[in-house]
Amino acid sequence: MDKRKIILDCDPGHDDAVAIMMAARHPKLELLGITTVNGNQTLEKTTRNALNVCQYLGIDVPVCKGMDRPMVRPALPVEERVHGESGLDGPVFPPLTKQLDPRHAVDFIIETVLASDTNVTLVPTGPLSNIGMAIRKEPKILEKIDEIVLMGGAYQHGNVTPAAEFNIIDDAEAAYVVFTCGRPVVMMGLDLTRQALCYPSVVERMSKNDNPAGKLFTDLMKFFCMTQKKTFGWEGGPLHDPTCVAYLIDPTCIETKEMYTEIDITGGPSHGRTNCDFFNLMTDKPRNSKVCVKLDVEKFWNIVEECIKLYN
Ligand SMILES: [Ca+2]
Repeated sequence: MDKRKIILDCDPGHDDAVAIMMAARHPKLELLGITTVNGNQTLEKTTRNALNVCQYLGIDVPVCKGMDRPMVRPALPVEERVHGESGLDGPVFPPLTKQLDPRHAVDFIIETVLASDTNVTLVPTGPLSNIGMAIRKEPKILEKIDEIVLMGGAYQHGNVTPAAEFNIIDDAEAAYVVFTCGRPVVMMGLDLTRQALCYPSVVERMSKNDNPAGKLFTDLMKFFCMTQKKTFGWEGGPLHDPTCVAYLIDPTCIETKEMYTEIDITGGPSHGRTNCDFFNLMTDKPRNSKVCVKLDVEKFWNIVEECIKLYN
């Protein structure tokens, strides 16, 4: 079976780090590269975190630094309450020697997609600035993009405003470009990712895997669970970004619903909202997205553990 070629575009981030771990070794996936974006933390920090995760796990793919701000508006403040001062507090990494790839993320995405012999799936787990820019800079990439499987948005309630989720509102214009690009979008919104709750019992289970991935997962999630409890009063933190990779490995772990989704870029109180036509009221509009609605929680954690075991 051909491996599915993917580019992971991220802002690590605890959940991004787990997504990197899962994407790098699974036999169904071929990770062509990792691109970084400003989001959970500044671009400098998210890039350093991506390099640290790759070095720690021995992941040998290009890491390219991308957009340090959204396409149009100023960036939102970074989220130190949840991810800590470094953006990836918890694990202690050895001195960093892995080198950054000199290409800009936007150019790396364009070059890699155009050069690939088969189509590529883009997997953004941060604000969509790099993907939006790549699509605008070189629209020819569109015909070679299979799908864009992203974490962001919500068909119900947001987490930055009542209407909007962080990855989308941080660069709503870029999200608008992505959702109107004509390629299928699979959206892991908060409605779905809030079902992927990493309770202490999950951390306990994964910690039994005595390898670098098990150790990294445990160090990351102990910190993440602690800040989720302190910030929101939740026992288990939602492991947002890994749902994208789990879906690529086994789509049957997530129930989706095809619908029209429009990004609000009006600058009003609902700016950055993913307006998902859940009941198919706007029948003249294209069903441009598969919105994820239900997670098979048991299957999901089995996939995460399967990925951890690949580092034995
Ligand atoms: Ca992220």
